[in-house]
Amino acid sequence: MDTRQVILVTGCNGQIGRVLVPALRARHGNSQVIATDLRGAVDRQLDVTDTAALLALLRELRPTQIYHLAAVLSATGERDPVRAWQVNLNGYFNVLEGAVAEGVERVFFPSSIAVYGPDVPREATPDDAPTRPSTIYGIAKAAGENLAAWYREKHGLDVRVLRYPGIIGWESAPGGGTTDYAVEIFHAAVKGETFVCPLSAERALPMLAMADAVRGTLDYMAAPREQIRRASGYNLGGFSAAPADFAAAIRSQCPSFQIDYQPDARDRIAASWPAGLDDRAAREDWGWQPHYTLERLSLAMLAHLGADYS
Ligand code: NAD
Ligand code: AKB
Repeated sequence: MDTRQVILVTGCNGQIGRVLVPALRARHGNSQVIATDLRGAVDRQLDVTDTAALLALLRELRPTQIYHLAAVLSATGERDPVRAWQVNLNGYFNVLEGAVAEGVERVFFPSSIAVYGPDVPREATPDDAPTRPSTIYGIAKAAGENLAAWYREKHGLDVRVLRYPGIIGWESAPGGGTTDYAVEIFHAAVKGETFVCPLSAERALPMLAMADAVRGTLDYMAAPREQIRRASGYNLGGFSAAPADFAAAIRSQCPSFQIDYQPDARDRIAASWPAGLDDRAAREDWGWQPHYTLERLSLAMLAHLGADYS
C-alpha cells in the first residue's frame, strides 16, 4: 500500500464520524483527512447520491482510502424507504465506482446487525448466518456486503466491512436508529428525567462502546490484506444488553432513575435482530478485542455526561 494516506470520510457529522474523524486525524495527521457531509462542520460538502459531484471530488483529492459513513439509519429508513435506498445503496455504489475509477486503495463500509433477520440463532449469531433482513436498511446493508466482495473479486478494490452492533458513546448524539435509546437513556438519567423507552424491557441487542468501535475500525483498516479472510465482512461484538439491563446499571449509580416502557415500531425492528454476536473470526484474523462491558461503559457514560450521584 502507498505510504501516503489521504483519507476521505463521508457522513462525517454523524454519531460515529464525530469521533472517528478526530481519531483518524490523530493517527494520520490533520491535513490527510478530508471530512465531508451534506452540511454542518465539513472540509467539503458532499451528497453521496450526487454522482458527478462525488466523482469530481475524488478526481480532485485523489484519496487513498474512503471511510463511507453516510447513511440513513434503520428507524428513519422504515419511514422513508426511498431515501434510505438512494443513500444507503446508490450512494455506496457511487463511492465504489468512483473508488475504482480514481484508484482508491481501500474502502471502509460499516454494515450492521440489521443484515440478520428473525430466522437466525439470536444468541451468538455467527458471521455466516443467513442474511434475510426485514428492514430496508438491513436489505441495503446486506447488498452492500455482497457488493464489497464483488468489488474485491472483480476490481481488486480492498473493501472492508464490519457489522457494527448498536454503538454507545458520550461524545456524540445518534440519529434515526433503533439502538439510539441506549445513548438517550444516559442523557435522561443525568438530567434526572424519566426515560420513555421505545423498546420492551427484555429486548436484548448486541451493543458496543464507541471507543471500542473506533479503535477496532482503525485496527481493522490497518491490518495487512492477507489477514482479512472474510471478503463480505466481520461481526464486531461487544456485549449484549436489554433496556432493563441498562436501567439496572444506571440505578446502581443513580438509585432514583425511572424508566417507562412504551414499545413502538423500533421494538419490532429490534425483535428481528440478534441479541448477541459471535465475533471469533474478527478476534482470530486481525486481533479484535473489546474492552468495555455494560458496567464499565455505564460508569464512563455517567461520569462523562456529568451524573449527579446524590
Ligand atoms: P448517523 O445517522 O449519525 O450519521 C450519518 C451521516 O450521514 C449524517 O451526518 C448525515 O448528514 C449523513 N448523510 C445522510 N445522507 C447523506 C448523503 N446523501 N450524502 C452525504 N452524507 C449523508 O450515522 P452513524 O451512527 O454515524 O453511522 C455511520 C455508519 O455506521 C452508517 O453507515 C451506519 O449505518 C453504520 N452503523 C452505525 C451504527 C450505530 O449504532 N451508530 C450501527 C451499525 C452501523
Ligand atoms: C440502527 O439502530 O439503525 C443502527 C444499527 C444497529 O445499524 N444503530
